[in-house]
Amino acid sequence: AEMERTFIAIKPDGVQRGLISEIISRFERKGYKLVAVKIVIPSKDFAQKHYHDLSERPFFNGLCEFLSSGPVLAMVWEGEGVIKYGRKLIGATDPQKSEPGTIRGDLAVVVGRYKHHSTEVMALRQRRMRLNCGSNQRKLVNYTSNAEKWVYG
Ligand code: DAT
Repeated sequence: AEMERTFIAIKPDGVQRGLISEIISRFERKGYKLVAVKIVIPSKDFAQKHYHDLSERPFFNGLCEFLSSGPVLAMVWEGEGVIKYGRKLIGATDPQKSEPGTIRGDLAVVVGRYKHHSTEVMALRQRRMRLNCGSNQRKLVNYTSNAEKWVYG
């Protein structure tokens, strides 16, 4: 199987709302494998680097404030097609447009209202993985999941 890895983060609102297990379980039940996880409060500087591709957008500052405002659960998931399918599990960026059955469709109402409490649930960007994990490849854990032979045949 062609194994891919993708970076997934649960932002402060998701952590504070107690959605860690709910979100992890959707990836886990699908058959993907968790190969790295940590909880961090990112610095503003880190947030700006993480989202540098959005630096021209009007919401950039609020987004970075928000990401660095509290605990973030950073993960790397591994599996066949996980980059593209992980996005499907998460749903469209705007929860008003994400389908029921997706994480954002089921668990979020509005895209970032960054001035106060945001209800943005999570973000995924494969191109951001390098910043978060690229220099840390050795921190990824290699193991054979018991479920693999049932998931992949
Ligand atoms: P995603 O989080 O689905 O990967 P993205 O990388 O394009 O989407 O955007 C990162 C975050 O920026 C997203 O989670 C919420 C915020 N954002 C994106 N578009 C926005 C918009 N039009 N208004 C407000 N916030 C927005």
